[in-house]
Amino acid sequence: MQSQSTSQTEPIRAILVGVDFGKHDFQESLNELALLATTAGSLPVYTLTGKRQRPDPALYIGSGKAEELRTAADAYDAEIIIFNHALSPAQQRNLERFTGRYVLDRTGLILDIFGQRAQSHVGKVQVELAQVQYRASRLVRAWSHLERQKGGIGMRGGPGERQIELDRRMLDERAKRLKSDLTRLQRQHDTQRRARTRNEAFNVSLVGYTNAGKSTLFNSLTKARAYAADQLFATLDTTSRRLYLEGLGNVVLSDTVGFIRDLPTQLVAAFRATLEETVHADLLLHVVDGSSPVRHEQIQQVNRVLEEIDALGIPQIVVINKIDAAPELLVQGPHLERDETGFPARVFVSAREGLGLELLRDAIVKAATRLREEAAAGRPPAEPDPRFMQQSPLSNHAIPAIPGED
Ligand SMILES: Nc1nc2c(ncn2[C@@H]2O[C@H](COP(=O)(O)OP(=O)(O)OP(=O)(O)O)[C@@H](O)[C@H]2O)c(=O)[nH]1
Ligand SMILES: [Mg+2]
Repeated sequence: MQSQSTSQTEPIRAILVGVDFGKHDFQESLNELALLATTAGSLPVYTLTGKRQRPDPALYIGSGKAEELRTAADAYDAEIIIFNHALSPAQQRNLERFTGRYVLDRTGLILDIFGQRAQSHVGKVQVELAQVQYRASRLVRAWSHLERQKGGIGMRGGPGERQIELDRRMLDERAKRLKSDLTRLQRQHDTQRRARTRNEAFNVSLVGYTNAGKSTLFNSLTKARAYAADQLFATLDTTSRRLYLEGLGNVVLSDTVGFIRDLPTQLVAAFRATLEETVHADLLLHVVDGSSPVRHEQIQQVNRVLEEIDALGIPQIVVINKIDAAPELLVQGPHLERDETGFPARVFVSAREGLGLELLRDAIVKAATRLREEAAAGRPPAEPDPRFMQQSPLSNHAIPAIPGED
């Protein structure tokens, strides 16, 4: 009895595959894949890596490596193979045939996690739409590939075609339905937001790479209990709370979904509604994991998504978090850096240890006061702020480099 229940809850054994195309963040991205895989509920038992100039069109990793992959899957008794890349539908199918295992790519994995995490109605609809679109694109493309391969002979009208056609039609119908649901939800949401705007609350949104500590910071600032965990995408829905700040009054603070490199386009599209919550903020707190060796890349990835959703023009305070876990930052202790105009640019804190939170509150008050004065003086709506695009406040000299970095 007992052994049976254990085996039922045993996580799926997974082999991870990463191809090194010479990018400098190869290892970090692979570590991230392991965390994603664990978050999704699998157990990575082996990681297969290799170097290539470019993906092999048929098997992505080439036939020699695919052979190695099959052997490893047998040796480690793995049920699933997870690629740290986007596979074409044909590559995915070829690999599944070759290894006799279920093959998932990075997009599929992230979609799976989002599917498990979605809580709110709108969140669920958004995820399902992304999933349906992902699956539909696979079916269609898989089919056109088959058709090309076989010249259509023996396939036309066959059960395979009919099934695919049915599946595709069903998925299309479902997608249409979900889109109209989303439009309706979006309208309700807009109405609620307009009501909120009339209250003229100052809106502050926490944004940042997944696992940077946004929810932890949200909790420490508001004394709330948002779910924070050492998982990727612990938060999928936006949570808002009122926060009273001495010298300013009430602001609305929102915790949001985290970003990740190569965020699947289906998800950016489907999550537009949630992500756009940030567009309507007056101020962004861009939370950064200061203990991560790839924090600069993460900052850029986040800014890239912000650009995609037209939120790059919103003033940001960069919050370098987890200074307790980065010895070279801990030495300096919590502190605040201003830009040349005196606007609070960066605050170094530890959300978990409660270091620098007073400085951060103060920075929000200063920023909000300045922005209100500027608004009252009739400053035109902000253009994308070049400071957040690439270098200056994010440049390496400003944050002491971790040895071995860059
Ligand atoms: N050492 C250290 N760990 C922290 C700090 N802040 C957060 N963490 C840890 O980092 C992990 C992620 O924290 P979350 O607050 O869930 O991060 P998030 O940005 O909300 O993540 P997602 O919702 O997944 O995007 C948790 O294990 C936290 O305990 C900090 O200041 N120092
Ligand atoms: Mg969170």
